[in-house]
Amino acid sequence: MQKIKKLIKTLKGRKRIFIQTHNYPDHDAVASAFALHYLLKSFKIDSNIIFHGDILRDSLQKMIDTLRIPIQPHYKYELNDDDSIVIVDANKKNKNVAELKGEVVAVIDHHPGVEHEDVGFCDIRSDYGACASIIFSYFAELMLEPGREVATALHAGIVFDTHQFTRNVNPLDIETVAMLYHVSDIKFVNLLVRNSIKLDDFRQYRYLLDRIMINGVFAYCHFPDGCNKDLLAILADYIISAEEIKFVVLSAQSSEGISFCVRSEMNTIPANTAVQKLLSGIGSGGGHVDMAGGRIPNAKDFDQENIFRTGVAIVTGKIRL
Ligand SMILES: [Mn+2]
Repeated sequence: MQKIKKLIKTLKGRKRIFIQTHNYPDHDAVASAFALHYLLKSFKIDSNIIFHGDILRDSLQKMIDTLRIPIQPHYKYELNDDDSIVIVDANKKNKNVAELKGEVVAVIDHHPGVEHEDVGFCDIRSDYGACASIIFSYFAELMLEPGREVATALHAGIVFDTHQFTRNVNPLDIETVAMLYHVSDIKFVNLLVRNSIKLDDFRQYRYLLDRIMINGVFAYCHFPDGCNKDLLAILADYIISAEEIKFVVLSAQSSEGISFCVRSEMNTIPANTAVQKLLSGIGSGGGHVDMAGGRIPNAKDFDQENIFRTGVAIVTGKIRL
């Protein structure tokens, strides 16, 4: 059976359906939720898009406003046990997905993960560069062309999540964008990509360039006064763009302890396993081989010097993964 048919079967007749993104959603998560919402509507299935946390980047807020994406913080609705939840761009029980009232009935994700048996519909394709490409495949199954707004969102989601086709790209991501290209507002997508930071972010760039600690191919910097998670990722990408640097760890104080952002260009040191090793016993982490994130919940367990030393030991192979 076509995936989309199975999903529709899972959702048909349910009382209230919520499409939940991962916490602090990014372009891909919002685009995926928006396109799915639109697709379900064509089957006369109503849904609401919800998230936990904040919309951190202005470029994402601009995408939401311009394309009129109906996304709301989950507390705007009073969720109850009868509600059904579809998680996009993340999986059930992930640390970055708030556990809300209601039943998780479907999961659509492109991160490595397990299919939970109690979830009626799971579509996990970890070889895809963006969740948006999975959602588009449902349109393709139905030979349905998304409208301009949806196409533009999906296009942006894929471009952002693959870091402009340089990371985790699957030929299917490229084919998806090729198809969307006829419909989407290309100028707007390019505008979002080019205007991803604000002048105010320069303070964090300056701090980073002044304080970054480098040992061989390894670079580390901690932001004791905090740095929002999305900017932290942009800064990690910035540092890894230096030719000599092959492995980057950035950390920042946050309301949830210490947040970590990791980038790897080393085949032998996957970012997702390295972050788990780096934080073992004091925190947790996960992600892809070339990009990962993590958290130490209790800031008291954090020792900047120790993170740097351990990072160097991992990258030089003194600590085996
Ligand atoms: Mn994604």
